[in-house]
Amino acid sequence: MTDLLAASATPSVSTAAPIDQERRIVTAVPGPKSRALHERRLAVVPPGVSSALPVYIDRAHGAILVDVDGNQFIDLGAGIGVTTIGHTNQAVVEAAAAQLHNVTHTLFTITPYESYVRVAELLAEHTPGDHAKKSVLVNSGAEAVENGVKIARKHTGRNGIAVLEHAYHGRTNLTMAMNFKASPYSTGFGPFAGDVYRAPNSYPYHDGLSGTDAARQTTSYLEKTVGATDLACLVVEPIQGEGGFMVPADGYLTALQEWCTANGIVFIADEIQSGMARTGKYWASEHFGLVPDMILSAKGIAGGLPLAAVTGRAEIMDSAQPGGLGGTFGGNPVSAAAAIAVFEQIEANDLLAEGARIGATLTKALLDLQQLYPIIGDVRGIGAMVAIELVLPGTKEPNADAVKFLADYAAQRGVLLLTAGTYGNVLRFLPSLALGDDLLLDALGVIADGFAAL
Ligand code: PLZ
Repeated sequence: MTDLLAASATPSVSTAAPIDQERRIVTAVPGPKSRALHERRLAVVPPGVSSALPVYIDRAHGAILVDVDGNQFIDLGAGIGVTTIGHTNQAVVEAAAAQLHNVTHTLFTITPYESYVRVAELLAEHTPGDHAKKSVLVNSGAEAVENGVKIARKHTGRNGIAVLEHAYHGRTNLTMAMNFKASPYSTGFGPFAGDVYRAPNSYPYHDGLSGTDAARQTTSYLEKTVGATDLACLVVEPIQGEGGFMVPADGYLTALQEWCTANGIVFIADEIQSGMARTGKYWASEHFGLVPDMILSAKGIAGGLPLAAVTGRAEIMDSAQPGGLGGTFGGNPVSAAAAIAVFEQIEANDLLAEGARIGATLTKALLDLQQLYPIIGDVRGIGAMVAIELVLPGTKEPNADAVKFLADYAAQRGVLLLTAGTYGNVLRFLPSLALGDDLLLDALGVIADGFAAL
């Protein structure tokens, strides 16, 4: 009889061979093994799920991805801002592995456990403002957005949701309606949720407006098209992610928050991409002096395991009735254990300083490159969240072809670079904080060569 209860007394973490933190290309990209896997995938995975770079990853550590053909890529995307403290961070791996051996699931809304509570304590401690805060844990960024909106509606008794141009909030039905860009996110997937109102944002490179003027444009648009008294919440990415890393003009976000407060509208910061130590502070909101009523987090908070959170003022979070919030896997014990380890790593290793270091190196190199290549219209971002917007010579018109060329050029040489922007004309740098300056400069050298080849 198979003994399903056989257990090893001492949980052990398998230790794969260490990965040198270096770029190494040994086959064509994608290589033969990746191509073979891709053939299998095409038969069983629909094209709606696409892959930017179909090299199949076997292992990863720090800032390096190793594919099944043995190619090593410098990862400047971190799985779109997820492995913020580095791939397979040892403390995270150990915490998750130990938790796997203890208990993998109970469902917090049936029988709770400490790690959920601890994550909520850490979020309360490390988010802006010293007011009382509470958190709900869920599985994905989109689910955090959905829950933030649910709670804001219950709290205010209003329906309207305000969002900004160029925003991205997810792929669920409500969040599709909140996104700016239709294709590929929502084309043909309607009908969509109603009561979503989209206002102009602050986009200094294109609108040239001061923060005050841009905020007046946003709020007067909402006052005219909805009316402040019908709005439950305004959901804002302090630095827009998929939209292209727009850093709003000085004073824009605080003016929006003041307007929300004056009108009883819940101010929600979607920090799913910008948060969790990426910008050199825990939250991008802190760079702008914001104290959001609610912060949405996901991606980086659990070091690669699925976890997301809605953290908000206790009196707002307490509005939802008992049983009104939850979900089977929300705040899963393994993800929660990983999240605790991520917070501990940030504190123990002063990882906020790494965000600032990467930002300084990146920004300087990219500004130097801009001197040589004026098709780099704008260099913007904070910390390990920096982008360049590429334009047609002598204009501010989008240059998506150059972005495609550069991303492909870099990939062929072992640098994984993400694109972004409503018009596909932004290259974004969203590396893990484990990326050393040597590796970063090596990657930037490849990108400089790409510009020369363009
Ligand atoms: N809010 C600000 O950046 C996710 C999308 C990847 P989920 N961005 C990456 C893709 O193409 O699906 C994101 C975000 C902001 C919400 C989300 C949604 O987070 O965890 O993907 O649901």
